[in-house]
Amino acid sequence: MASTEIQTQSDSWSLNLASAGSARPPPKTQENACFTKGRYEAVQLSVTDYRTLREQGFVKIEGLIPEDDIRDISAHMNRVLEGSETAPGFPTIDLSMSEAERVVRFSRIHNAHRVHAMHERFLLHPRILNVIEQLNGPDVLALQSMTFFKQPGQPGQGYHQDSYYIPTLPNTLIAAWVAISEATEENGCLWFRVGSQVEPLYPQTENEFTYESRSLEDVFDNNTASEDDPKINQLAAIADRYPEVACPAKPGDVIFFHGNILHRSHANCSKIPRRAFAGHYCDARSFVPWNTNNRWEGMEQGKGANQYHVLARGDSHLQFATPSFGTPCAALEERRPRVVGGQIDMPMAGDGKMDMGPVQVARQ
Ligand SMILES: O=C(O)CCC(=O)C(=O)O
Repeated sequence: MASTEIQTQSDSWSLNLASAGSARPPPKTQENACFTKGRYEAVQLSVTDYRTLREQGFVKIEGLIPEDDIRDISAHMNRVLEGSETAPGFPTIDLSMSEAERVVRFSRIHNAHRVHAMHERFLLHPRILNVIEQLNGPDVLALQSMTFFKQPGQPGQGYHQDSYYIPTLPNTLIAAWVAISEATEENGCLWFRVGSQVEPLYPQTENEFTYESRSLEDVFDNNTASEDDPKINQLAAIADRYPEVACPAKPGDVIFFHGNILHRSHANCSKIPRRAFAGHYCDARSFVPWNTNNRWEGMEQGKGANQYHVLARGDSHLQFATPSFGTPCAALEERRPRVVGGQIDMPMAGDGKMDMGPVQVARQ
């Protein structure tokens, strides 16, 4: 396994696929039941991986998903295209359609983890969750799944920030993008503006849930996110502050990226499909006013929608859902209360006693 770092080479930026696989130390934590009972070994990330996500806005972990799993989801996608497998909400296939007609009906499927076990299995994949625990904290809420068919000729997606679509308060959104087939520049891999995750969210008009950035004077209402044409997409001018890199990936590689990073993908200009699975997650302690674009009870009263999202790892003081198909995850495990309230003494100057009296604020 290897992670991706960006290196500056004079004026240009390039990807350095440093192979860190054999250098990785054995995992420190093997506690999770999914690893000890199952066939997946835990993955140990390094401080460099953690920093790479924060500095670049994304980090690629090569070979994270085993070949067998990639083969399974790929075979499932073939069956869906043939019309021999379907689920509620999947595009309907009329078997009298030509293969070409069927193929164009499928570009991506949203949130199929709620209706199909394969998509739930990928959203709650132990390897992905293990990495997210290390990058984003131990309490993981699984929010969204997207399965991309991206057939030859199908379009990409213009500049956008994923947190624009999925608000989490505080904003702890992180994406895991799994290459199911090889993703290249020709067939429409992801492109990132390196470092742009430091940008605030440019919110949609009327979107009250993005108030964290609304107070900044030059944050504008953004109603052109994902628009392919950079002349129309208002985020293109922001994106131009940062260098852009392509992030090609091999089947089984997973790209983890920050919810605010500006990224896009281009059309598939090759003759082969570019398949991928994307999962979105947040810290399970964040308030989530989002339910896959569906309304929910209490929405008008300002209630969150955490109860619709599966607790994948750890715990939460907020509500959560259990998985529809029984994929092992924290929501199905007995709660193991974490010890709270432990205090670490802060070293003090002088005699070590802190004056806890009222604070005097000098007025000028
Ligand atoms: O896979 C793609 O082409 C676009 C995916 C993307 O931008 C996303 O998952 O946020």
